[in-house]
Amino acid sequence: MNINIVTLFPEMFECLNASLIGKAQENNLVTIKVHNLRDYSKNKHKKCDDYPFGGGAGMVMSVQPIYDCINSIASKNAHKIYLSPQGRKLNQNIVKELSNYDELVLLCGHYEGIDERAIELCIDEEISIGDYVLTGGELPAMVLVDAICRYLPGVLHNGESVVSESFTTDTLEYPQYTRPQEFMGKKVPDVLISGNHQKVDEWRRRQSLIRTKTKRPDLLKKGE
Ligand code: 4F9
Repeated sequence: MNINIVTLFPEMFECLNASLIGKAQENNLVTIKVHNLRDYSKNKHKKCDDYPFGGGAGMVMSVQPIYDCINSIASKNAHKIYLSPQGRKLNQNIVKELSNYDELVLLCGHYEGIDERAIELCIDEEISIGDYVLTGGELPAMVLVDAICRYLPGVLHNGESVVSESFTTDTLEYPQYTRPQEFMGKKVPDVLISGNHQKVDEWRRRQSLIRTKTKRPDLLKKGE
């Protein structure tokens, strides 16, 4: 998959070079390119924002750099997303759906938003990662990249497969333990050291359900 990120703050995306996503890039399972909007401004000072028509506080990102940047980087069949609180609220099904595209463009806004014509001319859909306001779309874009990359073939291995997820997306994870067997008087549940895999499986499923019922009953009601 090719992911093109369009932003005024490319340095924020350094974290995608770490951990699993960094590995995925090294192994060419995903190509992530970060594009600096400023490079596309035709203004002599490389300005990318301006005062809002009609007045009001703050600045608005100009349409020209966005239009020129996306047109020069995106191939015809790229799916172009603007990260915005007005978008479709992200969930695991949407992540899965988006992971099927060959190419994504993620546009990150800042300030009081972007010129509406940039959305009309350059964007296929808006995605929100939740009902809160951030200083910009960069963190939402990183959230989206991280969640999507887990679905690309070869990114996850040894055990943490996406296959078992039909269960774990509707319910919360069961409790996990590692050594030592006892810490500050608190013991690991006996069943986990019994060696009985069927019993371990049953216990984990039960714990998942109990946790979901008490902590996130809305997940069991479903409806998405
Ligand atoms: C984008 C918030 C996506 C939530 C972008 C300010 C945003 C956001 N989901 N907030 N700029």
